[in-house]
Amino acid sequence: MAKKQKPIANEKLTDLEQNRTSSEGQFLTTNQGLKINDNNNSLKAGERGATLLEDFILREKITHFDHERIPERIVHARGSAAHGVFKLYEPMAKYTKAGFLNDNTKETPVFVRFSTVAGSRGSSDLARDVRGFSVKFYTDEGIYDLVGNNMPVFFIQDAMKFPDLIHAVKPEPHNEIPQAASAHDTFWDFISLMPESMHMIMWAMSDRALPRSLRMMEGFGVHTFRLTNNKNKSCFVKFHWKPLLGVHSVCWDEAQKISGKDPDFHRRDLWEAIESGNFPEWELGFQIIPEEDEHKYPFDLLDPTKLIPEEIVPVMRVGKMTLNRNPSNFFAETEQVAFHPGHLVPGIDFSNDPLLQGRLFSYTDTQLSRLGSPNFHEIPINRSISPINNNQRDGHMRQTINVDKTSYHPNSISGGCPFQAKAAEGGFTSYAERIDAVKVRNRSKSFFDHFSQATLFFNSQSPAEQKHIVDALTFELGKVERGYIRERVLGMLTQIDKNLVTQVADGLGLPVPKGPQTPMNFGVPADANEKDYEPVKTKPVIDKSPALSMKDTIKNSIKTRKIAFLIGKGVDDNSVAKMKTALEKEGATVKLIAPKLGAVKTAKEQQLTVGGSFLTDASVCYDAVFIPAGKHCKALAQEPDAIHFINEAFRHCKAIAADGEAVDLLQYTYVNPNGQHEKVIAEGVLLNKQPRDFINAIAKHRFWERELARKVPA
Ligand code: HDE
Repeated sequence: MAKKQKPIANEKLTDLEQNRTSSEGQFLTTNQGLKINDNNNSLKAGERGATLLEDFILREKITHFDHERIPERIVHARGSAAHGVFKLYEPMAKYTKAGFLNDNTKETPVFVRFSTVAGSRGSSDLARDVRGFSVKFYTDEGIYDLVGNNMPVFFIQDAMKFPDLIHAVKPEPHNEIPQAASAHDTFWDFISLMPESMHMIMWAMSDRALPRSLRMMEGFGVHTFRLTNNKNKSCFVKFHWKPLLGVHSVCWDEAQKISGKDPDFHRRDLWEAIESGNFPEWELGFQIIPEEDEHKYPFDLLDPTKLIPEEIVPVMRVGKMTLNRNPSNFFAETEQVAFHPGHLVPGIDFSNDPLLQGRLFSYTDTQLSRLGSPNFHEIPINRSISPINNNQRDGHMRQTINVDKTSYHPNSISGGCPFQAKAAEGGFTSYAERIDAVKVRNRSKSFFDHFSQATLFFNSQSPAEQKHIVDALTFELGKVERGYIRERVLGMLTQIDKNLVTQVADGLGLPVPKGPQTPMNFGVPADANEKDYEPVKTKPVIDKSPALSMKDTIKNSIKTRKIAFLIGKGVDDNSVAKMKTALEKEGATVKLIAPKLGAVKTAKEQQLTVGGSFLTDASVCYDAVFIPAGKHCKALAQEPDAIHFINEAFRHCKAIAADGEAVDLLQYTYVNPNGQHEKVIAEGVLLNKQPRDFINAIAKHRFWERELARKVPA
């Protein structure tokens, strides 16, 4: 297949290239380079005899196989990645001296890995979960990693709670059930005792946890970071990634079905988009907070359960990231890539966010057990493109052959090399933050407002999005077996929104509790007075933040959207051709789906190649459905799978268009149970309309209002 891939003629590829190998036209060999004569039979004592220990070829092959796996990541095990470039719009010298944020003539190579958090490496892409969004910048000043998520806040405020959170969400310890799901007792037990998690719970129960595509997710650095310029002036910053295709999600029923139909849905989507030249793009955004504004807000900038509404501090778009190349080898690149929030370049620095501070320890530590050696930075995907020179030596699987006669500093034998770099020469210096403190193991009172931003998020959602949060909570708590956990979570929800808790309680068949059950045990030290740890509620800086609702995202393009055409024998040639041409012109992909694979004969006796059948394909894998005019509609009316396809697309609020005879076909579906299709039957259902109308409808992504109005048992 011809690829529109942009060749990346940068040093990173050259670096990787040294390790690339292809067997094309080569003999099969052992790892020692010995040519192999028989790769089918082991060495035996006679044709029917036992295998000889002497068979070093067999032993080498099997030993290597036995050791092929490395431990999967303890969190974020399931991931998909791609290469790309970052290009700055304007120099950011006012805020930061980071080289890659100052040179807008340069493309900085990046490698980006997206992930789910809770599931194992082989789990479904469509789990309800936070998505990891890790970006490795290969800058001239060294590696910079922005290791973020697709949600701007986190469940907990202090690194000390991270192992507890993860133990709670992972499958239960006795039976390892459920896989890649938070809908179980231990997770909600923990959450019900952690008021600080409530804001993040709103995000995790929202449709943000079910992205339509990795290409349609926002990314966030979550913590507050620092930028420093070359005058050593510092400001705080929140990092954002804004997808140019907008932020879109699927619905829960769809997510569960996709998990069965195509568990690699997101991975495939990312791969195919890049292979076909539809390069995913995001803009990098900064929310800048001047140092003097550190205490201006009713929440603490160091608290990772809080966001700064974009309406208060706008997101400044500073550059664009384009993913333009798929990895060549999943293990070598996607699996072995090692991110670390502590991989920094001059001009970017940490804040004292206690969650971030803990992460700074964890990531190198985890690579040591996952990748097995302190030399993991030598693995090609992890290598810096700027030179590495230091006195670290040896260790498992060392690749570098250091030829220096010394490996210490200071030295005179090697003329003092390698030298320290002055700040002016690019040497990293930490921001000289003033600290005058008493050593405490405690939490700042400024972190005690656990509910105001949960309420802000809920209030900022559209009615359909709010309904989805209610449904998600009802589903998750419905899977919880212990009644007292459900009740305790309801107690927490009373602090967020009355309507929310009333609806969830109703779904669970429980009364609405008066308030949270006390004591709220959120990390109260053993010797402390619990009263001193009561949550507080502050007045949010804003009541609603439109930026938090996906209703307000970009909806002007159908680029890369997948549209199913339901065809069959006798389908009208013009109806197919006109719509297909129009959709493809707008950048969408069309797949022809018929009762059977092979080809179908059109009304004009032409052969149309079928792309998928009702057996191999399902509406959940498409963004919209078109049923062209033609005699095939009669046969489709008798085909339960075709009816189901349409019903499901309708239930999931997708755009549906029908031409000619297909309008009658809809009578057999829930799209039009009363057979009154001459009226406008539902938003997003187009009868005998122009392609342009269908294009506009698909661009809207979903007609969620429809879901509130009509239930469809698909
Ligand atoms: Fe991570 N996290 N994390 N995390 N995290 C890991 O590192 C950890 C946190 C995030 O694609 C691990 O290499 C601690 C927040 C992403 O390879 C591990 C704490 C955010 C990825 C680890 C956090 C993240 C990881 C597992 C609390 C959003 C995937 C494998 C103190 C800002 C990186 C690995 C990839 C991975 C620890 C909290 C994002 C164990 C201790 C908050 C995207 O080191």
